[in-house]
Amino acid sequence: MEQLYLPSQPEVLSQVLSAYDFPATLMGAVRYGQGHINDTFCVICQPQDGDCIRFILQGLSSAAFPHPEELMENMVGITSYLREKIIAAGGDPLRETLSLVKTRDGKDYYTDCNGKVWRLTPFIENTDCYQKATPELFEASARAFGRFQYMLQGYPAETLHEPIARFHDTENRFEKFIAALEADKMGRAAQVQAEIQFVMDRKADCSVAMQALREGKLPLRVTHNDTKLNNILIDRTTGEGVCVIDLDTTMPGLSINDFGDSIRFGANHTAEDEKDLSKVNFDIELYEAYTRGFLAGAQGSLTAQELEYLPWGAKLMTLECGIRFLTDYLEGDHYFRIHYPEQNLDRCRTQFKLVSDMEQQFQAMHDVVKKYA
Ligand code: ADP
Ligand code: GN1
Ligand code: MG
Repeated sequence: MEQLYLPSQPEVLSQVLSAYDFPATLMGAVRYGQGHINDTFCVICQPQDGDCIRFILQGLSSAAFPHPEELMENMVGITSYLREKIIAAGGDPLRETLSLVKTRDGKDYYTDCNGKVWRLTPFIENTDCYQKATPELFEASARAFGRFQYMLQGYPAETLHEPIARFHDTENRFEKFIAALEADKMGRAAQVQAEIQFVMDRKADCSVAMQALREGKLPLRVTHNDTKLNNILIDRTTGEGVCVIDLDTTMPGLSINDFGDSIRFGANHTAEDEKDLSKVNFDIELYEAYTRGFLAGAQGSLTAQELEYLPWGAKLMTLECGIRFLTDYLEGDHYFRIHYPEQNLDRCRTQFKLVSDMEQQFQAMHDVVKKYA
């Protein structure tokens, strides 16, 4: 191991890296990406001749994932299943789905001395990961997320663990918010009265998707559940969404939530933590581009009722995410990684601004779905 550059946690990282056999000289590991949950590093190896070989090393967040071994079992199952489908379709399984590098002792992940679970995947080269996109790239990401759901239609859903219980149960997210508010552990509630009221006014909305599920209007499918634009790798050559990543929350869920979470993050022109709310606007043209791509990727697999509820998916994922950011702010920011003190509050505010915009354009959102259904 030469010139090993370890920016933080040097002892633990060395321990983790030494659990793997790398194909060339290990040069170092640097923090990578903009995920809010896992500890992600890019590992660089240098062969004697030729370009460096990169890997993505991730330490799973124990705050988010209480049973990482179950999550990894899901990941092995899903990626193996996708690999077969991709091969059958004549695709390249090493680019079109994630794959796990085994540890020296043949395991799919490594558990460090603190009990934290780490995994290594080959870096998928010649791709880009975007925080904001043009309509064309957004539509390409939509095709890939729609196709992801389509490809997993036949997956035995009953074999999947639920890595985070009631992940998109918006009713339960509301209840957790109320509990955080009542505890007001950090004494922050007084300064966020407007945001609290915003949630209170939408208590009934929080039941819409869950009620539709209970009534049998919406089916449970194997869904990704975290369909942010930065959870997809776009091929630099073709501009297509080549690989869906961040499979940690793939489990039985609602198709409208996969649609909705992408809209929440991507159908506007600002960052999730933009402070100037006058710049945060829901963009119906981006929404239209995504709708077109998602329905093309899903290849007719969505029912008439799912199509009808798609705009609700967008509004509810945005509202729910805002509620989650606010809850984490009230509880002292223990879930979402923050880079400055009020970041979760800023994130919450952008989500609520987008919810208000969507409420004003709800009919237009329905009309767009009808146009492409
Ligand atoms: P988090 O759960 O924290 O969001 P992700 O699994 O989304 O973690 O990874 C964080 C970032 O790392 C991604 O947004 C992407 O930029 C990058 N990334 C993850 N896996 C790969 C990979 N196999 N190849 C290239 N980039 C990757
Ligand atoms: C988290 O892991 P990441 O950064 O892709 C979160 C999502 C939120 C998102 C908000 C496991 O996604 O649910 O919608 O932040 N993931 C988890 O940006 O909680
Ligand atoms: Mg991610």
